[in-house]
Amino acid sequence: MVLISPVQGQLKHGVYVITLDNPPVNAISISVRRGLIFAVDDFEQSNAQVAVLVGSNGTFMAGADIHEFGRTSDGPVLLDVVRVIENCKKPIVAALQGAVLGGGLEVALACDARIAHVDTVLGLPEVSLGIIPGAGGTQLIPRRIGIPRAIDMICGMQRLSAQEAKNVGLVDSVVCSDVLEAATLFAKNVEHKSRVRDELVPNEDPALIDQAIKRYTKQGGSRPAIAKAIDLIQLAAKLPIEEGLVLESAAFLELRKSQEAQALRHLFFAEKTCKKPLYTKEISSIPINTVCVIGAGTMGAGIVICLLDAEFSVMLLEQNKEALDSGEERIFSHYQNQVETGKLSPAEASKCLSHLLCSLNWEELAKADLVIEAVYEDILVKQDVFKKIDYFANPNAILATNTSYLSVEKIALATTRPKRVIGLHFFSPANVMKLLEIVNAKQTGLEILHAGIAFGNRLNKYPVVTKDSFGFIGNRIYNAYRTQCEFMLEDGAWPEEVDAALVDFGMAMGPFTVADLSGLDIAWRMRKTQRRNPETRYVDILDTLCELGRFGRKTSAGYYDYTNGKKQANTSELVRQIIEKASQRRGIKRQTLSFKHIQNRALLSMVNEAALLMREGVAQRASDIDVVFVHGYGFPRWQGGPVFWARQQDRQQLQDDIAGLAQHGGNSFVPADVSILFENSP
Ligand code: T1G
Repeated sequence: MVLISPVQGQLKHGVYVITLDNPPVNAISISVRRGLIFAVDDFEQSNAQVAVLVGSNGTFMAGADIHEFGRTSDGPVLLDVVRVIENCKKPIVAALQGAVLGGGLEVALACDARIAHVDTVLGLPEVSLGIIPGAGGTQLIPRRIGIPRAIDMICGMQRLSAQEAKNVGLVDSVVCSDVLEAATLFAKNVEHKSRVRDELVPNEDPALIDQAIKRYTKQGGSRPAIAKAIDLIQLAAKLPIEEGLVLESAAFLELRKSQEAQALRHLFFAEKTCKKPLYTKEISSIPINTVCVIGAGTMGAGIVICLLDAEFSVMLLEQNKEALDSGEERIFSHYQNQVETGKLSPAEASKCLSHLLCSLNWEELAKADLVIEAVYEDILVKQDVFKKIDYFANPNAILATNTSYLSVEKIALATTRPKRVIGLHFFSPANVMKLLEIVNAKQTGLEILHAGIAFGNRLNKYPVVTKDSFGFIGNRIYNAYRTQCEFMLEDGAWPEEVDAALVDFGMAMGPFTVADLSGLDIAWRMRKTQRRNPETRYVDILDTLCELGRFGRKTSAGYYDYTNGKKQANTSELVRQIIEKASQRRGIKRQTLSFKHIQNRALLSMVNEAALLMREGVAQRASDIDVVFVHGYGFPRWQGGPVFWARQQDRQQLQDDIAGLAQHGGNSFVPADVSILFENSP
């Protein structure tokens, strides 16, 4: 028996069993690689004729240890492990269960056969980390499943079930029983080696290959890792395996050190971290099974859908029948569409809907463990509704508001139980957007905050905790970004130029297209309620547009004009005159702003606001801000987020550039000390 922790090799019933035990997900760290090579060597020396490779903790291997990517190590790389297994003179059978991802699947493919438990998930998610499979995946997978499927699996990050993997020939058998026993039994009948690397890539209809490539290469080019993966997968059919592996390793190492891969690694861990409460104190969790949503508008209906998808019992309450009926209609047509598009079976859809009760009877509220208010964004309206909720809800219920701007504290004080009030800020469409801002108001009890975070995780969202301050994290930073972009209109840019520059940076949409989509009147109404500091530079272009009834897409005119719902590429003469007049009023000689200039000022404004709110303790972690922007505001994943972007800049230059923003922002501009964003950075 050998034990090179975390790998153990021992003879069991005549079969050499290699067990990997590296909790929580058997990531293939350096010690695992060393241990595997040692165990295979020991097996080769042993009398056993066949071996089984299995993972403990109910999982096989979740791939290379991502923590190691930023570090150099002199030990064996994963391809060395794959080669040792392939070159072992005696067969090795992989016993698969749980996650078989990335390097874990490459190791499994190096084995001579694969027995999978029915709960196994197989995939090569490397491009989600801005890299490609680096231990043979781009050369072995096409040999086994062909080029089009290999492109779908690697570029589409498809995760296959055990049965799907069996159907495409990736695993030899699927079992419901103990997979180690099944694999040991199977292994006893394996007489010789059969290596995937010795197989040839099956001939495929070139049209199918083209179609697969087109699925992942769009106008304007796809991400570097995708483009590289497609090249290497196709080369598998042309080159001897060793030449293909050399090219793959070189590309893998190149991509791994890229800023894009670093950004995606940063986000991988930031998304894991934001799900964890900062406090360490053990808090008993409050059970939430029945949730009542007040308000059947767009947000209310979206929240109901994501609750039903998460199998909560849901009540939808409204003040009047008409509003209730339209909310119910919105929810039912969503599930109908899910069935029509094959995303859900009719049975699955009716199961979700069977947990829904739509009612006008506030007495029903007493059954709810959690009440989420999603009514009109007005403080007086919300306080009224909370008084009513407080009256009808059972004493142990948690009361939540979906406000996106208003003070949760002020809303809580309308009740007799402010300690049980929390903000749950969903993003539209609530059943799609993965972000949930958890607003921790002054009185909110710790057990309520804990319940909010647990609730967010149950909805499979990123529950980012924020202090109860104006605009929370997302809207506050977005406000600063949009304000800076409005400054640039007066300084010389047209809305389409600012939008194009930020889309070029990778934003899903430019700020003025977003403004038109969400409705200029909402921001206009909000501005009118805010006391303006005369020292603050204020751009009134939006106000002028609204005074002309140009509220955006919904009125077919805002910053842009819309014909049959289609946005005109360039702004109209009328809008340009409004913008030019705004420049004249401010005595600004308009000048052309380059894409770089626009991108820089927009990002600096985000970074500055991020540092300000970190100093005020509004966000708990700087990395949470990146999760907010990537999952709530269309910030490009491969840019990592505003904080990650800031950390790539020279700190002193960044601080100087932030100070430079003052010339645009007027006397009230507050330059932040950005050093806080670099704390705890890797
Ligand atoms: N490396 C290091 N840590 C990992 C890890 C990994 N590959 N996968 C998960 N963790 C940590 C995670 O940060 C968390 O830590 C804990 O494990 C539990 O994870 C050469 C180069 C496996 C489906 O991309 O998809 O192989 O927060 O909370 O919901 O070609 O984790 O507790 O401290 O997500 O049950 C490819 C990524 C690597 C798989 C489990 N592999 N992981 O989900 O738990 S690249 C991946 C996952 C590669 C080769 C290339 C999921 C999971 P902590 P969790 P979960």
